[in-house]
Amino acid sequence: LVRATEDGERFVLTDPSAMPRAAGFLWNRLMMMQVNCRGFAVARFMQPEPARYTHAPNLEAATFMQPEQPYYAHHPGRFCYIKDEETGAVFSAPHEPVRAKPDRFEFSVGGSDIRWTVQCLGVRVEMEVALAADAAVELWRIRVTNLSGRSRRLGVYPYVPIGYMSWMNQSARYRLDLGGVVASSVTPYQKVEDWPRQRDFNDRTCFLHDREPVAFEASREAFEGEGGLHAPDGVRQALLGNGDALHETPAAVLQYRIGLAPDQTEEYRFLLAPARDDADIARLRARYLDDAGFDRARADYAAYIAHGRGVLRIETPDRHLDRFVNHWLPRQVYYHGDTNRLTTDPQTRNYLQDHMGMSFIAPSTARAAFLHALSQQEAGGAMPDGILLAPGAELKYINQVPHTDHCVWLPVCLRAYLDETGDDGILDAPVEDGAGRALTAFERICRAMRWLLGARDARGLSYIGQGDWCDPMNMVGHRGKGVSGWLSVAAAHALGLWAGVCERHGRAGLADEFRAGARAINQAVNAHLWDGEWYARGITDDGVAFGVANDAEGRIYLNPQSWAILAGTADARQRTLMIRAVEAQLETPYGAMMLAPAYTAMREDVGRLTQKFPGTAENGSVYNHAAAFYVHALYAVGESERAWRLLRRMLCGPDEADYQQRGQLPVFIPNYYRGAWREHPRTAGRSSQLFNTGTAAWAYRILIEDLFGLKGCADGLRVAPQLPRDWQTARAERAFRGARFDVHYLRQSGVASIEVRVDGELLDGDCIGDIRSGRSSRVDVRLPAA
Ligand code: CEZ
Repeated sequence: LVRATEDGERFVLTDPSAMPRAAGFLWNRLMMMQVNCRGFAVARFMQPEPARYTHAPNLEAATFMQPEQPYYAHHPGRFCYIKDEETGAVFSAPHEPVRAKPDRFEFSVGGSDIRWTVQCLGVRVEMEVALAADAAVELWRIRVTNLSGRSRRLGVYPYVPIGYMSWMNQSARYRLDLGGVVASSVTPYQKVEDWPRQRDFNDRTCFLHDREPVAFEASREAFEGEGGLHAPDGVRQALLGNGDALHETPAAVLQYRIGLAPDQTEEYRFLLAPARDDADIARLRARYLDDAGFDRARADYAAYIAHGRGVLRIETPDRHLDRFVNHWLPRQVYYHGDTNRLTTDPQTRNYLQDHMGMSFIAPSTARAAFLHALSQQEAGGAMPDGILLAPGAELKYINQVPHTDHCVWLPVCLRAYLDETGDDGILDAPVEDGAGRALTAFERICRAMRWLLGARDARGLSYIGQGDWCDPMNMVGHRGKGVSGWLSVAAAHALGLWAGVCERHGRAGLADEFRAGARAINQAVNAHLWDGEWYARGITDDGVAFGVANDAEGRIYLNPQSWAILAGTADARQRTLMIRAVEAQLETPYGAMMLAPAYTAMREDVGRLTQKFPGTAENGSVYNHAAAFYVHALYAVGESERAWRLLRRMLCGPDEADYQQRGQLPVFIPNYYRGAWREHPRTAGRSSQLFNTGTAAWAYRILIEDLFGLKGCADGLRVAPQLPRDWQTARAERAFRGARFDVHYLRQSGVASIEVRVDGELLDGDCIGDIRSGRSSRVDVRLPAA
């Protein structure tokens, strides 16, 4: 069903129906596109807010990227109908809209392009899409080959539903001068003050060809006629109607009529893009559609994606893991860090964690992002809910709801950056805020830590406001009293981490202050939130502890346990109990659920999360971001086998049954897999297909620092692997501060504790010092036999 190419650079799905939502994604800084095996596509570009250039057939809401995106016949997509001119038989590639059973099917996702091969009626159609590196442009290639051994006469009809563009003004027509279908619209608005903002919008969508068609159609209804999308009138009749769309739903359909000798191939190139005006469209054509331009753009895009290679190449007994870690995981980390998920106001916690990941891919980008975030710190030390990235950007959606956890992520993420880069200079960088006040980054984070210490109740627990890491936990503390158990332990952990940085920065007094704060929080948490076998998730405005053994639903939450381990809140006995409780109540074959049992009804003292469908998103899915925290915590206390087991479950496949259940290709980690494993086994494990997730950064960090144990520290590179017990050997190539380490791991009987040799010489301790940029070293790591 799914196979990897030898090098792991592509994954190929060979059936369009077994995992119908399986998709790949491409992006550049200006756009992203997720396209599935059947040809449905979701694409957005920045102008500067995310906008669409292919639309649903009806009025769409503007929203953030959604998990479990629904698809339906008229969903935006990129298709090509093929008609046998002799028999009238029709199929379409990739699979929609006709859904004819193919004789052969391949959906092949690569790092910088996505391809399909579809064989039907003795004809092979190959479709391929890539993006431009630095413009919102889709570059398509379609090849049609006659495999039937006899001469054929075929109709070829590329079809892009442009969809409902606007209730004010939408139209489309074929433009011979520009070489394609151009749809025009006016982004709807009502306020006068919006007009100047959108005067320069790219309100056109153009579908340009390199070869002139015999006919075309620009109106979706005229194309579809009475036959519907499965057998559109436009394709059934001899020639398309050469029609336009006059405030009718636009579509771009072109018709080619070809005769193919046996084995003969015809090739076409197309460009699909949002555009501003005729001149803009003419420029796109000139730049991309000729042979040289098209090939150059493809090469530039491949080069852009290759910047996201990351710092780790592995060879382990688990080939599937190798492929994912070597090709796909750093790519996903890079996507987040280079695009900020294509928003102009990323949630502060997301922004910081995405750049924690970017510390391993492009550290200078991460550095700039940390400083940029700090420049938006509020006067009292709090961090805002979102970080504004573009002039005129506004806080939207969830960022209009006050959350109290944002300060926590500063030390957590900066610590990873400092360890990776050794760039302690960032601490002294001056950061001016909106009011023109300049403080160093170090001073700002100290303020953030004091803010966390201050935002606590009389018991010493952290107020939750209308949410913490968990966005929709909006009613625990909206009246101003409720506290978060997770945030309390997370604050303790953040304070502890920051105390370490203070020490490293020669500020022992501050280190003591923050350590004392962390201790006080830990004591408060143990006094008020320990529930006998695990920690409660919080205490509501009415003083009710929840996430406790007495709760029939939402009895145990994962996050407070994970971070209590990280913060050292829990002693060894508590840890054992918690880990056992998590295993019994939260672990599933697809990873660890975020809470259980999932809520089935609104709890007004917890909030909106309890209204989500049981087992989806924050209501008890395998929320991989939360699962990653737990894995990281397990490694922190040497629970390596358990950590490995749960880490590995984040990755789909390679068993066929697992692929079918999750429905996703192993080219990214999704934000969640369905949970409610006991209640809804039919859907448990199903992927959300959403590749926006803090999981990517954490999983990459965990692999580098915890599993392979190649973590930076003030003095150099610390070698402290926690490899799975059944790996006898492994190899890792680690790029670190400009140096390269070729690390060979070997389990050997007679070895009592980890031994590290650098270029043959036994290391005293576990830290490789004197890192020199440009130097390569061989590192041999001997591990005790299992
Ligand atoms: O958004 C994520 C946030 O981007 O949810 C996480 C949170 O930590 C991330 O910062 C956990 O709540 O508002 C909602 O109900 C949404 O479900 C969001 O919580 C969620 C979406 O998956 C965004 O893609």
